Amino acid sequence: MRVVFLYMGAENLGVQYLSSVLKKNGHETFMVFDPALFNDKYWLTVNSLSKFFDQKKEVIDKVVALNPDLIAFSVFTDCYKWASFIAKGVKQKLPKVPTIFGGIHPTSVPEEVIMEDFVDYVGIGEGEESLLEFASKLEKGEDVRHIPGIWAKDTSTGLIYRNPIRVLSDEIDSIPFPDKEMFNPHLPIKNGYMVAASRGCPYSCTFCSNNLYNKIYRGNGKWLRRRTTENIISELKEMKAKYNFDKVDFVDDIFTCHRDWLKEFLLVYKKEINLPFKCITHPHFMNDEIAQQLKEAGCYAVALGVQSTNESYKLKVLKRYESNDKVKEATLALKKSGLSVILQHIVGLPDEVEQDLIDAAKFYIDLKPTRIETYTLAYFPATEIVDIALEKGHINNEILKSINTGGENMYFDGGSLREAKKQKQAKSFSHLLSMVTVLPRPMSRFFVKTGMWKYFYIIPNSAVTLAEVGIIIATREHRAINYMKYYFKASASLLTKMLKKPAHITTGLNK
Ligand code: B12
Ligand code: SF4
Repeated sequence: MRVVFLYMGAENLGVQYLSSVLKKNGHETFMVFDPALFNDKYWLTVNSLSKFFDQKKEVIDKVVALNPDLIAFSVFTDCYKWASFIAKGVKQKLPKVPTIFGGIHPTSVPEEVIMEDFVDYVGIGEGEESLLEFASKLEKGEDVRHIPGIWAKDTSTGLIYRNPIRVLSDEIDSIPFPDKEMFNPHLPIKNGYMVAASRGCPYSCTFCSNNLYNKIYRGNGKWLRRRTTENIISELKEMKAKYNFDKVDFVDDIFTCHRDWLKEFLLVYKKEINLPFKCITHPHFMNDEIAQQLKEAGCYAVALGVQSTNESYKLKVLKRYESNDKVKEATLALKKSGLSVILQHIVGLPDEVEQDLIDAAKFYIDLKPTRIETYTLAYFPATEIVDIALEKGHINNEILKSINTGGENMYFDGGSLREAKKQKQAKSFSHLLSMVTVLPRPMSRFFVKTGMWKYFYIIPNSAVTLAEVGIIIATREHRAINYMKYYFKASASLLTKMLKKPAHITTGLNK
């Protein structure tokens, strides 16, 4: 069966796993990738430019030209509008070819997604086994209405088959290595290798999708699973030989959460792979010893979630259990070992007051990490914080609808904040946090003490972006550096194509 996957803006591990499982079982897979320049939902949004570089119509044509038997969309909430536009266009041209939407967004709100005319099937939860069973049955003309992990719409009767989620398999080592070829022509793998050593997270922070996953998988297997050292090393060796990348990016939610495994893994990694790497973790799983082990194995940067420094709020509303002292201890351990520390903070939380921001700024000024990423809260569907916000009256049913259909702004574009005053405050705060990592402490303290920071929203984003680019280069943020290079190349090549083929320019602009 010819399965065409669609994705936009960035690499996607889920799709890579699905493709490799399908290929291993005799199916053919293809990727139609939309670079979605300047509206990639990951890196950059510049509306005027995104219209100029729009490729959605070309994407639809490419899908049609591939003559697919199944069209598979992997959908983040922020990409849902894009996926819907493409699916609608494809359905008009290929009405008989089934479409399936899977990934975090359809998993969060399957009821919403299955109701769309352009969606025939919805994948919920992890998809390797479900999609394989589905594609294989579809190919043989068998009944596909009762597959665990797949919701099916019978278009002739209008009936929807809401099948249960598939019980999680513990055997994640048996999943074939991700099919990096799906993305290599678009985002070259040699620039950095993205790998997950585990799946799941032990926590359920109310704003995060793990909150939902932990809920839907309760009683359906263990959500947090770890691959063995041998399995990960063998993937890295095989892929290093193939792509010759020079950096590794561990995208596990909490890379350091299994201490014994970590110790063993890092020793083998150093011996067998020996490449600089970056990872994400949680303050609870960081101390002097872990930081030192990471450093010795070649780690150069660690991202840590902080999200709020109001301890009681954090506990009650966000369900985050680490104290500020713990965050401090973790950050200092990393700094002491000479690692770059990227702290992540959320602004625009329900019931947040100005004093919360001032306290957070003071905390970060003392701590002075390498970089602080400030996200404006964007509600993700079916997470607990949505219920909290609804209950407190911060959002209403209209906003809920927007959340559930991918209508909210990205976290770097104002997120779910609607009030102009709050938006300005969030912007000022975000600019302040970008500065505290580079300015001398007395200067940052002066900005906070005098309240000058409240007017930082007038600083153009471009100036802050430029300063951040400097920090990114200084801290060897390879993913960001590669994205800059990629943008340069991709926009130049698209421009050349458009100039050669004026018809394409017309299609793009006449959207
Ligand atoms: C690694 C990662 C990234 C990486 C790689 C993306 C990727 N998916 O590989 C990068 C850095 C590029 C990234 C970017 C973004 N990310 Co991210 N990312 C993650 C992270 C930490 C792990 C994802 C992962 O690799 N999981 C392992 C794979 C195997 O699982 P999976 O991708 O979910 O795929 C499985 C199933 O979903 C399903 N499936 C997926 N697609 C399909 C399709 C079909 C047809 C079927 C049947 C099944 C199916 O089967 C797959 C295999 O089991 C998750 C958190 C998490 N724990 O999920 C956040 C997460 C997915 N990211 C999130 C967000 C918001 C983003 C960004 C929008 C924001 C940003 N600017 O960073 C961008 C989007 C960029 C873009 N244009 O795609 C949110 C999404 C929330 C939501 N409701 O949309 C998450 C859930 C984190 C969170 N805050 O809660 N991300
Ligand atoms: S610790 Fe991080 S990944 Fe885990 S639930 Fe909380 S925010 Fe999500």
